[in-house]
Amino acid sequence: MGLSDRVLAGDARAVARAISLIEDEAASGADLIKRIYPRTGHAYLVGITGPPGAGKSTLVDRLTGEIRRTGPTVGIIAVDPTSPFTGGAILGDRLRMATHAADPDVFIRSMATRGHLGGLARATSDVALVLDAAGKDIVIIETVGVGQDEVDIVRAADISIVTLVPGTGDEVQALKAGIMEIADIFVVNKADREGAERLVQSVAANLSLQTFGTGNWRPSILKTEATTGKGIAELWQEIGRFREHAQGTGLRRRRSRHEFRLRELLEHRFMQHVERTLAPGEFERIVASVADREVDPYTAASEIMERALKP
Ligand SMILES: Nc1nc2c(ncn2[C@@H]2O[C@H](COP(=O)(O)OP(=O)(O)OP(=O)(O)O)[C@@H](O)[C@H]2O)c(=O)[nH]1
Ligand SMILES: [Mg+2]
Repeated sequence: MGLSDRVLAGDARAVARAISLIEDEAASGADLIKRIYPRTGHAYLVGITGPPGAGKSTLVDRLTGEIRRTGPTVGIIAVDPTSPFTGGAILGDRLRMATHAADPDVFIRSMATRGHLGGLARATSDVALVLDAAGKDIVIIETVGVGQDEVDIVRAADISIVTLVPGTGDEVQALKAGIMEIADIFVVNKADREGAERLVQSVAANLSLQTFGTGNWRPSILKTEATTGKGIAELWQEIGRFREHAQGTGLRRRRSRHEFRLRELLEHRFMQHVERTLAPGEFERIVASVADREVDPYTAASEIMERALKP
C-alpha cells in the first residue's frame, strides 16, 4: 500500500510520515495532498488562539476529553510560529496532552516554523487535510496569537476561538493583533483568577461597539478553568451551536477560505517562478536599485512580470 492509501486507512505512522513530508515542503508532500484531496472535507476545523501561556494546550486537552466522551475522533495540531527552537514548548505540549496518548482515536502533532516564516498557514492547512483524510472528525489547531501568520492559521478553521486571561491586559493585546475580529467564541480562561468577570465585561463592552446584522453570529464569551475542566462541556456545546448556526454562512466561509488558499498558493508559486526566472542575486539587485531610486517599484514589477511570463 502506498502512503496515501495508508493515510486514508487511518494508519497513525503513515499520518506522521505524511506530515513530515509537508513540513519539509517536499514535492512528495504536494503529491500526497493531490491524492487524498478528493477524500477530504469531512472534518470540522476548530482554531484556538490566544496569548502565550493562556492555557490553550490545557484547554485543548480538556476539550479533547469532552469531545471523545461524546464520540467524535480528534486530531490536534499545535503550531508554534513564535520560535524556531521549540523543543521545550513541544515537549511541554506533549506532556500536557499525554492524557490521550493511549487513545488511538486521538492524533497529536506539534509543528514549528523550522526557521522559515512564510508558509506556515499553508502547511497547517495541509496537515489538517491529512488528519481529515485519516478520518478525524474534529481537527483542533492551537496557535499562539501574536501576528498575521497566526491570524491566517486561524482563518483556515471553521470556527475561531480566542482565549484571554484575566489580569494580563490581554484584551488590549488581542485588539492590537487584530485577533478580536476573527473570534467566533471568546474564552476567558483561568476564570479561577481575580478579574475574570471584569475581563468578560470588557470584551462584551467591546463587542457592543460592533454591529452584527440580523441572523449574523454574535461572538459569545465563555469562562473556563482548563486545569479543573470547569466550563469545558459548555464550550463544546457552544461550538456545536455555532456549527449549526453557520450551516448557511459556513458554506460562504469555506468558499472564502478556499479562495484565500488558492490565491496564496498562486502567489507563492508565482514568486517561486520569478526567482527561477531571474539570475541568482538579481532580485536583490533590483530591490537595491528601487531603494536607490534608480527605478520605481511599478516599473520594476512590470519588467519582472514581463520576463516571468515570457514563454
Ligand atoms: N490557575 C489556572 N491555571 C491554568 C488554567 N489553565 C491553564 N493553566 C496553567 O497555565 C499554564 C500554561 O498553560 P498552557 O496550557 O501550557 O498554556 P498555552 O497557552 O498552551 O501556552 P503556550 O502554548 O506556551 O503559549 C500551565 O501552568 C497551566 O497549568 C486555569 O484555568 N487556571
Ligand atoms: Mg500550548
